[in-house]
Amino acid sequence: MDFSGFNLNFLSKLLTTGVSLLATWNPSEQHAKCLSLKSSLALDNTTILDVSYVSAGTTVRPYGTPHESCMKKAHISAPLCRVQFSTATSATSAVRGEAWLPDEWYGRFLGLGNGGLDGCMYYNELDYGSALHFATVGTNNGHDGRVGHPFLGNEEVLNDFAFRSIHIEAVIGKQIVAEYYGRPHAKAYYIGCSTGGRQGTQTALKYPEDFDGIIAGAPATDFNRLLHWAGTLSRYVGAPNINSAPTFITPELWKFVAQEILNQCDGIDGVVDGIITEPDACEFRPEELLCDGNGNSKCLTRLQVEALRKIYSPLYGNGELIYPRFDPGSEGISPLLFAGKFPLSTTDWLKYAVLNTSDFDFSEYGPQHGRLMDDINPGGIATFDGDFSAFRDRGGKFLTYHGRGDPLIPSGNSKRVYDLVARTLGPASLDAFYRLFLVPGMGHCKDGPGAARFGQLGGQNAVNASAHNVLLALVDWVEGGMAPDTIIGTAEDGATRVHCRYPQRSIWDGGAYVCEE
Ligand SMILES: *[C@@H]1O[C@H](CO)[C@@H](O)[C@H](O)[C@H]1NC(C)=O
Ligand SMILES: *[C@@H]1O[C@H](CO)[C@@H](O)[C@H](O)[C@H]1NC(C)=O
Ligand SMILES: *[C@@H]1O[C@H](CO)[C@@H](O)[C@H](O)[C@H]1NC(C)=O
Ligand SMILES: [Ca+2]
Repeated sequence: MDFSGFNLNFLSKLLTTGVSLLATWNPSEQHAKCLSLKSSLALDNTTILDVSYVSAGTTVRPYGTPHESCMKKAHISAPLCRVQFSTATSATSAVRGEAWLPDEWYGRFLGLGNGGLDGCMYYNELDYGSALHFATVGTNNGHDGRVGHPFLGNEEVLNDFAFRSIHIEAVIGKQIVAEYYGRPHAKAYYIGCSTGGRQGTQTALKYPEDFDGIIAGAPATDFNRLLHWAGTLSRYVGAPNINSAPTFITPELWKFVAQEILNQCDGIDGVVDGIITEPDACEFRPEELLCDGNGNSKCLTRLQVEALRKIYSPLYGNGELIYPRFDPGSEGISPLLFAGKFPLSTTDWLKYAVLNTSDFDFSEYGPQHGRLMDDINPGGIATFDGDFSAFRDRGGKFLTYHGRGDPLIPSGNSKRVYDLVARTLGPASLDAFYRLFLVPGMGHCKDGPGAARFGQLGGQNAVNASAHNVLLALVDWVEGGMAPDTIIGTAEDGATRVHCRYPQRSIWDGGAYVCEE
């Protein structure tokens, strides 16, 4: 990534102090100041593991082994001071983090989230933030690696994962920033997707003072039920015993299903382009694919059709909605839930955080396990609460987005959370502080046939202006009071599309997509 030409026009004007600071610091002074942090930083419960001054264009080693850090390389675009630390959160748990402090700092703090059940420091995100002149901090979420085994028998590690690591990131990170630059940050931001979206949501609810602006992408909210939904969908097609499952649908057949869904629903939005703008308007009829006895191999049995009907219906239990349905149009992007394995997140969460065992036979999995996850709700991880009043009242801005072709977390859940917040806080519009952008044709956090690049994580290669970049848009909102009405995304082929904020709809007016009430 090269952001050297980035011209944060409006933004840099707002924070000219950041620029004058530069002028008074020469590189050798900065270098020396950086290295002195090793001994000058005295932070509660915190050990400074390493401090180094790194020049632009270099590649450095992630902390620990590749398995622990989840990434093999750490690329550095902007010259910066790299601080590695570890903060004890209890007698049996710790959060390890890194602060990347760019030479050219505009006074902003940026916290990063995690993904899945990890445990991973995302060095490409530290690079993204620091190249945009944010003092950027990420953590390992309280444990290393991608699996849930560290939760077994350690409630404090669970607490770090469920709600604490982002708070530590904010509290400790801000102190490191203030010590290095000699003054506190002006505004604090957060960006994350998936589990990172849930962490951002949890932080707004539980620690509303930590951030002035939060970007929560495809949030894994109502977490226990989400994992139950994912496990249940994989069971519909036979996981974990697909060899004996008459309902299993091969990857080859999924392509055929995906095409049939497009045949039925692509044109509803007025344009046949491989993108279903509003999946909720698609009433997919899988029976069209039933074998007719004419020896056609590209067809489905009655049991497979039955499985599809369940997959594309909301999940109910005891008459209550448990989770919205799988978005039609997502299956072409990545049919992970249907590959035959029971999903890893559900597997590890149920075993290590809920049942407290390393041994469980997932052919026994059923609705009772969903209820158990929900009842125990380890660490209060659910994150399904509409009371954002404390965050709103302290002036916080919340920007959330969700791909309409997300095969791992249904976009309907973000609508559901929006409606919950609206109901909880009263009938007035949420527009003043909470905006949800729905992104047609985008998969999980990124990718897909849609205009899926708009400066979010995984879609960093966006045009360098607030209208095209959610992070810069959030800065304009927090610092300039200019709320984003739309976000313009860019597709792989360079085409752009305006993404609308819920409850507005994206409508084809014959020449372009526009947003309408
Ligand atoms: C960013 O935008 C400015 C104009 O606003 C332009 O001069 C610069 O080259 C752009 N940088 C990149 C990396 O696209
Ligand atoms: C340090 O850790 C202890 C418990 O391990 C906690 O009670 C205390 O609040 C922590 N200090 C800070 C500043 O977080
Ligand atoms: C597993 O351990 C946690 C934490 O001690 C506890 O809350 C939970 O109830 C246990 N699960 C079961 C099924 O007993
Ligand atoms: Ca279409």
